[in-house]
Amino acid sequence: MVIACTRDCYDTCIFDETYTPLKIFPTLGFTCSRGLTDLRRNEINRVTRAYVEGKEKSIAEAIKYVAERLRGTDRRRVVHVEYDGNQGLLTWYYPARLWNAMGAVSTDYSICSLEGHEAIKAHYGSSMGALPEEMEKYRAVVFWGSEAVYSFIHGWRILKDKYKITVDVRVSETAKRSERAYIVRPGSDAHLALALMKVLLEEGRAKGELVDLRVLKEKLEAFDMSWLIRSTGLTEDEVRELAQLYTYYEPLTVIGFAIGRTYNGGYAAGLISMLPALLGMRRGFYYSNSQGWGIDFSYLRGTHVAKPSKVVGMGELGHSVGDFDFMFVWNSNPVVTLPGGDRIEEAVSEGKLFLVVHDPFWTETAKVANVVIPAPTFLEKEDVVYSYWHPYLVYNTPVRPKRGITEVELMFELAKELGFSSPLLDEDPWSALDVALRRTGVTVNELRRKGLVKVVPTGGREEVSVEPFPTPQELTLPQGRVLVYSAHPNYTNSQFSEVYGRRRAVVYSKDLEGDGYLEGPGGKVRVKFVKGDVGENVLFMYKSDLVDVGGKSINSILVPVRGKFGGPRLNDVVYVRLKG
Ligand SMILES: Nc1nc2c(c(=O)[nH]1)N[C@H]1C(S)=C(S)[C@@H](COP(=O)(O)OP(=O)(O)OC[C@H]3O[C@@H](n4cnc5c(=O)[nH]c(N)nc54)[C@H](O)[C@@H]3O)O[C@H]1N2
Ligand SMILES: Nc1nc2c(c(=O)[nH]1)N[C@H]1C(S)=C(S)[C@@H](COP(=O)(O)OP(=O)(O)OC[C@H]3O[C@@H](n4cnc5c(=O)[nH]c(N)nc54)[C@H](O)[C@@H]3O)O[C@H]1N2
Ligand code: SF4
Ligand SMILES: [Mo]
Repeated sequence: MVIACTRDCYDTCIFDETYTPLKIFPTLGFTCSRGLTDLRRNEINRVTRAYVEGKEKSIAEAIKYVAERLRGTDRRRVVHVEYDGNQGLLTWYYPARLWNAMGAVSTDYSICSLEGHEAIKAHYGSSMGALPEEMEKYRAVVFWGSEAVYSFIHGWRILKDKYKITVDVRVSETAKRSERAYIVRPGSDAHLALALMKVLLEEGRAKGELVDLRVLKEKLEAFDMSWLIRSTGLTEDEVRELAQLYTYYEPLTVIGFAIGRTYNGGYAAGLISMLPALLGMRRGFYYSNSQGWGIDFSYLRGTHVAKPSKVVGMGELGHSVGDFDFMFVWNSNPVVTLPGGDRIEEAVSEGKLFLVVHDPFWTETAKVANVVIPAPTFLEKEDVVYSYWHPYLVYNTPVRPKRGITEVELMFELAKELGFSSPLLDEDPWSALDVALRRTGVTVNELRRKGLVKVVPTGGREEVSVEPFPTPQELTLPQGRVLVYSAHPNYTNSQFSEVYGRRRAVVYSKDLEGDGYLEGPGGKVRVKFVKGDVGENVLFMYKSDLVDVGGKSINSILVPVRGKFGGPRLNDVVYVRLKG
């Protein structure tokens, strides 16, 4: 009997029935501060009853109230918002069936990593990168836009004794612990990758086994080397040195999700992923392996038969909240974590939007909802869990008594109350899981019996396509200070404030100190500036701190631009002002 931590995290730690981490590769029997506090946190700040307009009700009454409201609402003005609060297949994916069958509006699930996935997939046929056991074999590693010391603790443990190189916009903890760190201008990663390609070709060190060098050379001719180097903020010697380190060590390249969320994000992720291929290395990068196991996520969500009436970008949801009358949220905290999330709160308080939240904890979004329904945590329900790093599928067996109603139960109860039927809802969830897992070669029964099963990755091509390739005109550089974010060791995104408190809007910069404001196209927030070891034109904050001193979401100031591959640009230019 085992259980995996289902949080949005590279590591997906697996525990035994006493909640002791298993001593297996690659999670190695240790866990993070959050894993250590989970059993205690499970008793704090929980939503234990249903609430309707602030009044305690039974879950059945709350469902009735939600169904009544839903019945009179145009489905094209109904949106469901869910993300990776719990990576379980039944918790995150399957419940979307109801909304898709109804023809409601869905988001595009783009907030975290879509931009990079799409770009890398275009080059390789799959965004699947190195497996943990492959990572172990490298002599060196490049952490490119990755604060792995905090965000990827088991990856860091496996790689920490290698020769480590970091490319970042600030002296991150990972940079501090690396043998070599290159601090670049925000958003210039595509420029750096192109400059490295030019050096590798020029010096005859690029190999043509996987990449068509003739095509690549032609494409690269459009780029002026001194412009590329100048854009990065590095010296020519530094760029040549990094190229040399690449050829000498043939390192693994870990591409952090932050790369996809900045200027030229998709191009940058794609071009960086090509560097190892240029040295003849197969799958010499790691971004996210979620697409590599063959899990049929579309089948789980039912989009193979029922498409949402519309798809709204996660970056745009807050700003298009006026398009909706009804919002159903689970597994995410959009008021804090989505750009313009404050507009959701505003629309609810003005009576323009009816908000339903299904969450185990009293989040900022739950606190302002019309209806709150208690959800069991991952410690309290059965599910099948995958990792976006290691190849284990896990059958989660609960270690704590269930509180609230599961996502699947809620979906069925709501459908029943509505009198809504669809062939999608006639299929038993566990049977649907079996179909969704068919390409992995694993069945639910086998998982139930064994607890965990290792799967073999699928997909991808041998040769690496040079396209999609940018033109110099397509690469844009930010003008001004760019606000960048990173993982805090004690929090997962907005979670864990019940244990560690809500840290409020501390912004690190090279030169500012004291109380002040950040201003973006969406508005203004109050923050505290602290001096830190960050690059020129960089403002840095932990993404656990996305609430300002007055309680307003930092995301209220962002109006994201869509990247080339559809993902939102979160790392953007903001203006600063000190108080007084
Ligand atoms: N400005 C800015 N914004 C950002 C980012 C940034 O760097 N800067 N980062 C972005 C990134 S990378 C991401 S991934 C997103 C994350 O955005 P969110 O997904 O909103 O992040 P979390 O704070 O982890 O919220 C997850 C929620 O799921 C709930 N949850 C956990 N388990 C369960 C469960 O079993 N059932 C249900 N029903 N709910 C559950 C938790 O209690 C929590 O409320 O934020 C994005 N927003
Ligand atoms: N402890 C902990 N672990 C987590 C999470 C958490 O909240 N806490 N969140 C999880 C989630 S949802 C995600 S998405 C991942 C995120 O984990 P990572 O992919 O590691 O990404 P971040 O930590 O967001 O940022 C990585 C680094 O990118 C740098 N950076 C920002 N902009 C640029 C740029 O333009 N160029 C370069 N080269 N570097 C840049 C930042 O300074 C930061 O040091 O971590 C997951 N793991
Ligand atoms: S948050 Fe990540 S490192 Fe921590 S217990 Fe969960 S999977 Fe492991
Ligand atoms: Mo993320």
